[in-house]
Amino acid sequence: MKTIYLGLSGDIIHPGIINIIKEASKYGNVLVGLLTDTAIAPYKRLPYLNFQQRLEVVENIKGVHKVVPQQEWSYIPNLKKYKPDAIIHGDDWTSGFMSKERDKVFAFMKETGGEVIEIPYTQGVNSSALNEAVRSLGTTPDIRLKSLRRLLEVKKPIRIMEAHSGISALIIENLEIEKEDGLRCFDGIWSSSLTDSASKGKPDIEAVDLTTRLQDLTNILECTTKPIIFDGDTGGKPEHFIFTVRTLERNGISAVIIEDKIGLKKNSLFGTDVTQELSPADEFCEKLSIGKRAQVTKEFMIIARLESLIAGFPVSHALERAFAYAASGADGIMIHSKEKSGDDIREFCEKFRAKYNNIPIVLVPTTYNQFTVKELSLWGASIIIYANHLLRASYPAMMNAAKTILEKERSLEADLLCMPIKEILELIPGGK
Ligand code: SPV
Ligand code: MG
Repeated sequence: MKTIYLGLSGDIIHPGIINIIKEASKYGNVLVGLLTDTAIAPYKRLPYLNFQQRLEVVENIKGVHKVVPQQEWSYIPNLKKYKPDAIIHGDDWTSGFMSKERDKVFAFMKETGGEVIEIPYTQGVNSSALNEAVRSLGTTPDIRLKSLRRLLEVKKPIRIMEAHSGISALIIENLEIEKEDGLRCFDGIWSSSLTDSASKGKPDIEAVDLTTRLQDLTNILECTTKPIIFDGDTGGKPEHFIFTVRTLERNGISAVIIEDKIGLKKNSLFGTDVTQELSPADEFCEKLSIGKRAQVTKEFMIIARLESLIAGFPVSHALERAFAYAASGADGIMIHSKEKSGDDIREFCEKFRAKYNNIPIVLVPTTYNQFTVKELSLWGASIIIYANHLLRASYPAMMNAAKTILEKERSLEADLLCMPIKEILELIPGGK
């Protein structure tokens, strides 16, 4: 019997997949290379099911002879390892970013005397439509909460974008762009205190209680499945922080970031005239430990945010605190700065990484925005937060439309600046 190799992610099983398995089994034993989360994460959104769950599903599909892990996005390493007689693939890889991989596979199989079987891609079942269907079924708080840690294990860095409403969160949930080497998407959502308060026309001072923040978050939770990192300001008093942690967990939030400031909180990016007192380091350590002890799940993350550089202290000050926070149980360190050069952040990352290789570093490159994801990753960043861009982008767009209507005394010209009504209705799940 010949061996026919088929690479699959096995997350959503649809008739197209059953068809290709059936076709493959006409040629020989079907050897499925099941893509691991690590193989998938840099190129596509993380599967809904984890590897073990997907393995269980695929192993039990009629016609599948054996399943082996495919650790890389490229088929070549497994083709070298398992030396199948043929590989089978849908003909959808002739265009788009997979076409380069197709060329490599053809060359490799030719060289080794194997065969490439291409079958017509099953029309009418496209996985993005299926993805949408799964998304509309939603997620559970438990799955969502755990998904940030899952992502951290397989993808570096993780891209997080701010959302302040259901509609902005839908952009983060759905947007995918195709680049030469694969798809790009945002991995999760930043619930920002700045954009949440600004969208309500209020200043970014610490919320008295969580209730109003959670009301907006509920809208985001209802229409998305991706992990959420919550901007917890200072975390309030330790006694209150306990309840914040548990409330966030109950809602399926993956992480909270709290900052080491005291007094009436002001946004960190305000001008230099605004000074903010830092919390004594030992008190903040205590708050972190209390929070860690309070959490119910083992996956929830409490990330410590350092304001040393914002407050004008040197990198050494931030590092000393970062080490203390890590020792107190912080699951990650966010270092913030409004310095344009990025030199302070780079130095911090290098020195922190020299001691802790595994604790995630979170960066918010609002001012040092000239650095790409790749560059920040090379510094040691694990999570990159674009903290306010959707809100900042929406205001000038709204202003422009409003001005045009006043100027032209009608809305005809402004319509060119707006999305069609039909599109906005279709955008909202259940709106069609
Ligand atoms: C926020 O988005 O609310 C933040 C990040 O706390 S920053 O505004 O950069 O301080
Ligand atoms: Mg904030």
